Amino acid sequence: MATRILSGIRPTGNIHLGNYLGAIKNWVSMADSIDETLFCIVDQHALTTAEDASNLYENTRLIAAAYVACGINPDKSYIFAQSHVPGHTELAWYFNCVTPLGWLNRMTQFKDKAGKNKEHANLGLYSYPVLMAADILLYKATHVPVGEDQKQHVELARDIAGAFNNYAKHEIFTLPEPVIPTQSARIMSLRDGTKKMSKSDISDYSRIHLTDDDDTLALKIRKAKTDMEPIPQVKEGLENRPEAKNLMGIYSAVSGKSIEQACLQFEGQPFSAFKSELTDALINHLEPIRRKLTLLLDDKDELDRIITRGATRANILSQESLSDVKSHLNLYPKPKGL
Ligand code: AQP
Repeated sequence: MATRILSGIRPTGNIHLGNYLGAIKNWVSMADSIDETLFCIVDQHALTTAEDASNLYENTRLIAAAYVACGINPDKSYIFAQSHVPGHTELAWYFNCVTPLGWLNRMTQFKDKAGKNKEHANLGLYSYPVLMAADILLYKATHVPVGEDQKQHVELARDIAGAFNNYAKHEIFTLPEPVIPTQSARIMSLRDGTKKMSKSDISDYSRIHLTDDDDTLALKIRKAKTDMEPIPQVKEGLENRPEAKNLMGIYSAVSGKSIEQACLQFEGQPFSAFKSELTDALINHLEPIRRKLTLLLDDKDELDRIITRGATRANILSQESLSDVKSHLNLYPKPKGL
């Protein structure tokens, strides 16, 4: 069976190290072994949590450019904006009609994101896992690489695929597999090792942006929270030390060394010594990405070409799926010319 990947990032702010190490790096490493790869900038999902839409256009450009700068080949993979393919919201409606509320009530991300104020949370935030199922199934994706925090939503997409197939009495959708990176799956905030690094955290010092220059990056690592203990000799010594564990995980991911090797290298040293090595490793790893990102952001024609190429392919696949879906729902076929 041909393999196809679909994944995406919300343009809700400045793209950060967590998005890169937890998602895009994994996409790049999978891309060559998969027949077709589609990477979406999920702008309609961004609207579920955006206080206003004023930065959406710039953030969308930033995410598209970051995909390429991080190593996605835009002439092999398809990069596109969700809102350029109307099939996502259309399929989501059909899925709404087969998804029990009980399934959505179990989604932990809604509880996290809505917080105590559930009555005022918008309907889009509550139902976004259904739109995410549509994003995936519209392209009949076989593999969905995501950070582990999104695993529950890919499992829901599998359940929705099954429910829809039952309703339509036809195996229209195959079940997509979540693919979670084994190392550094979750990058935590630099200010609080128990919270994930996030675009929407109010503190810029909680995250490393892919656009940060060397001085800003060094400052953020200097200010990163740690504890009073020295670096342990073995990995197990990092348990119950969330900030230390997070920084070690980041070092391991960008230096290519295992956490065990890193512990041996820095054993007994204070965090100040480790942080300076970590800064160098981060700069080495991120500087070429930042350079490429900046060049692409200045080249509107090239960015538009990439996004148009992606949307063209995505719309073809979307039309194929939707005509299959609609024919099995016995919707009245559109008269010719409409
Ligand atoms: N801290 C993280 N560690 C590992 N992976 C992460 N991802 C996000 N943050 C981390 C992964 O990046 C992909 C795209 O994320 P998204 O922007 O669509 O959604 P998100 O998880 O809500 O990302 P943010 O940065 O936390 O955004 P806001 O603050 O707007 O909610 C996903 O695969 C995700 O797992």
